[in-house]
Amino acid sequence: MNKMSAIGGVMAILMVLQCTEAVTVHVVGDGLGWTVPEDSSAYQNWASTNNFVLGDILSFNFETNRHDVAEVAKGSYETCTSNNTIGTILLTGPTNITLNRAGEHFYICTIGQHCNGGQKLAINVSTTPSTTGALPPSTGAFPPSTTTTPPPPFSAASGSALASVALLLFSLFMGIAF
Ligand SMILES: *[C@@H]1O[C@H](CO)[C@@H](O)[C@H](O)[C@H]1NC(C)=O
Ligand SMILES: *[C@@H]1O[C@H](CO)[C@@H](O)[C@H](O)[C@H]1NC(C)=O
Ligand SMILES: *[C@@H]1O[C@H](CO)[C@@H](O)[C@H](O)[C@H]1NC(C)=O
Ligand SMILES: [Cu+2]
Repeated sequence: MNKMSAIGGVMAILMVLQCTEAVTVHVVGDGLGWTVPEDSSAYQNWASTNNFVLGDILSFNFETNRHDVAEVAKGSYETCTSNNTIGTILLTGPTNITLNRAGEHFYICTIGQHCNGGQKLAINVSTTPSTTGALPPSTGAFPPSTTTTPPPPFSAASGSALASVALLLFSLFMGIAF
């Protein structure tokens, strides 16, 4: 292996590591933060522009005592019911949540009428990134060091050679016969 292909190999390994170890931090609502939005579908719209993958982090930006974060079941998300949260209510802001379960997750703020005002978030967490997630087949990145040449197929050349031999044998036979 020469120097260039060694460098290429190292770069390919680094790229693969970068792909598999990338953790995305999703700042909920981006600049809006975690609040009662003017547009009640703000967090729905925000979620639709994000691709949530297992291991990613949700970062809720809010001031302690003004808002909180509770994970709830779908039904509670829809009706803004906060008496049956999943796990503990996160009271201290800002806070990070690591997405360690695939599938649907629902979060609401349990303070006042905030949830009814649109401070609610529904996301879908996938196990693998939908784009550029799959590792490419090994062809290309690591060409095999020895190239095996397949035996040539029955070629026209060998075919005509065979024909010449047959013709020679035929003429010899004819020569003997006559
Ligand atoms: C939550 O409250 C609703 C009514 O406000 C009640 O019907 C329901 O049983 C309660 N759920 C729990 C788990 O306490
Ligand atoms: C949330 O995670 C990001 C990225 O790892 C980090 O920069 C930030 O400090 C974290 N915030 C909290 C409150 O842990
Ligand atoms: C999650 O994905 C499933 C299957 O594609 C879909 O039925 C469901 O509505 C999605 N849920 C959310 C909260 O986007
Ligand atoms: Cu709130």
